[in-house]
Amino acid sequence: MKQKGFIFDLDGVIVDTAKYHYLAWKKLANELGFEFTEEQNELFKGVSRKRCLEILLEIGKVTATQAQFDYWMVEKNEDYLSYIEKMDASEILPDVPRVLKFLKQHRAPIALGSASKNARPILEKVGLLSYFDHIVDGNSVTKAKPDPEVFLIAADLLGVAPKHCVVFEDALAGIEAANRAQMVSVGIGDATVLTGARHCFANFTEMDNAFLQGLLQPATG
Ligand code: B16
Ligand code: MG
Repeated sequence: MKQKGFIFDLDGVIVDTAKYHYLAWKKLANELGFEFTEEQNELFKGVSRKRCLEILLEIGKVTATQAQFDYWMVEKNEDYLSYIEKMDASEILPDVPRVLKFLKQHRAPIALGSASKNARPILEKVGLLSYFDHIVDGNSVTKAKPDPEVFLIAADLLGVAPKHCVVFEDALAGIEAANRAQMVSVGIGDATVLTGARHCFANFTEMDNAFLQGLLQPATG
């Protein structure tokens, strides 16, 4: 009988940092002389910072030298950090602590699998860092979701075979990454968007302990 492992995405699953990413990208777009909408920000969910800037510049039809590109990467992140500086436990998405506590009470190993390079300080700020046995973030991966690298590294650190891992994800690219890793994908968000997710819930308040208990069942084989 094999123990199950649990991997959580950060932005959109544990906290809603997308609004802060949006404000920082919008500020940069406005400085460069174009608009950036909340609908366009949807394209940025689960996507690395570098790729987000490439997309932003495509939207604004801006060409950049390498030096400008690097400068804007830093500028955006500094703005973003000024927002997350003020984060606290009130920003944790509904029922996330209940789910983490339930899994911990059942001695399940838990990892973070996020594209963000700021994942660790965010978990610290909201007081959830201690639930995580391992953090795999934008500093540890070379290939962005939908590549399964981030989740495979997490499974390896947890010492659990990928097929016995469960991934909670809000982005389509993250669901694809989990499926490519042969993990059980659980979408958090709109089921009509997160097509391909093995299970999908609007948010954790919809996910009861009986469902979690089912995920925890030790696997055979
Ligand atoms: P950073 P996740 C992702 O977090 C965000 O969804 C995405 O919008 C952001 O660009 C990316 O992290 C990188 O974040 O600039 O902090 O390194 O959903 O993978 O937890
Ligand atoms: Mg996400």
